[in-house]
Amino acid sequence: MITFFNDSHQAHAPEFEFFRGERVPCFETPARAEYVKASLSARGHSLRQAHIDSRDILAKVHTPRYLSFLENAWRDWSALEAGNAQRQPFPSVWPVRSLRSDIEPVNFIARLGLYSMDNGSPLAAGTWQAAKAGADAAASAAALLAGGQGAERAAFCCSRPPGHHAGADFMGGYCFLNNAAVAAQALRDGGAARVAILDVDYHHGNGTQSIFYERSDVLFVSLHGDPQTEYPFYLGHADETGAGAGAGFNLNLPLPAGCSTARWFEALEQACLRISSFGSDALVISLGLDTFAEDPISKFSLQPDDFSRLGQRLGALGLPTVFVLEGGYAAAALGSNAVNVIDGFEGV
Ligand code: OKP
Ligand code: ZN
Repeated sequence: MITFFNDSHQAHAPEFEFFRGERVPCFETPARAEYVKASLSARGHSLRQAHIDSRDILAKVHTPRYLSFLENAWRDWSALEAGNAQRQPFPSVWPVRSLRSDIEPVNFIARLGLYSMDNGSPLAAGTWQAAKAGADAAASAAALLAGGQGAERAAFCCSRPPGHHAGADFMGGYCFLNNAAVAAQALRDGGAARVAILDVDYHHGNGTQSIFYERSDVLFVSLHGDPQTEYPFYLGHADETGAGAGAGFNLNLPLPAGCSTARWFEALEQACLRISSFGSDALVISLGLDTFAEDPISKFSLQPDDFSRLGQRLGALGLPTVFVLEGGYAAAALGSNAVNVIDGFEGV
């Protein structure tokens, strides 16, 4: 499979995040993508650089003021005070219900809170460059599939940071730009009338859901840990089925933390049937591999072979498919688990 990789992911390397009030090393590390790159090469998949600038597509899935905040965030933060260039900014105040989010404050931390859903998504000097390269990869992968005769059947974006928690105007859950949404929008613009997004990350893709919630041209389907107990907590319930023109085009399949792999595959089957009945012309997979039994922050039990089986089932859908890497924090196993999906998809 053609895969996209860009070294600039390394420029997004915050040192720590907060966990139970303590500073802990980040789970979402540069090593993750390097492990995936190594496994892709070792198992014969060719790596390319993105050839498309995603800026126009980004403007269709994110708001102008959020994009402009994110692009300038590190410059603004480091200009504020000597020492900030060596310091990670974190939000400490958020415009929850009854507070105004229509006015963008001048204060940097207040703006950071306006554009964040949590305090778990540290910014670093190269966050924009890394996230933008991931969005460019998503747009490039979609373009390879849209070429008609001689087009590729599938492509994989080995990018980080992930994207599925990022909404139209906010970051969160280690995510900044929504790569899956970029891929889906690029496939639409390339001529696919109906695009399905299947999110198999352990965590619900709240950002992707919200971006397409009122649209009938992009179906969002997700299997994930039940938000009653699992991040992102405030979205991902079964009764969220879409709104307005999008009514009926959102399917959430929350599963209890700790549930069996058999139950997970039953939900996958339900998801695949919905994608087929939708009449999808193309498919985007938000490929989180934190469903792995040994993932340090998640509670499903998939084994390496189960990722091959997942790939086989997705391949059987018979659709042009863009894979985008999302979570997966057992870094040393991430590469082989990801390539198991890809090889399963290709029938290897
Ligand atoms: C991102 B993706 C653990 C805190 C968990 C949020 C998890 C984000 C997961 N110390 N913070 O969906 O894999
Ligand atoms: Zn996840």
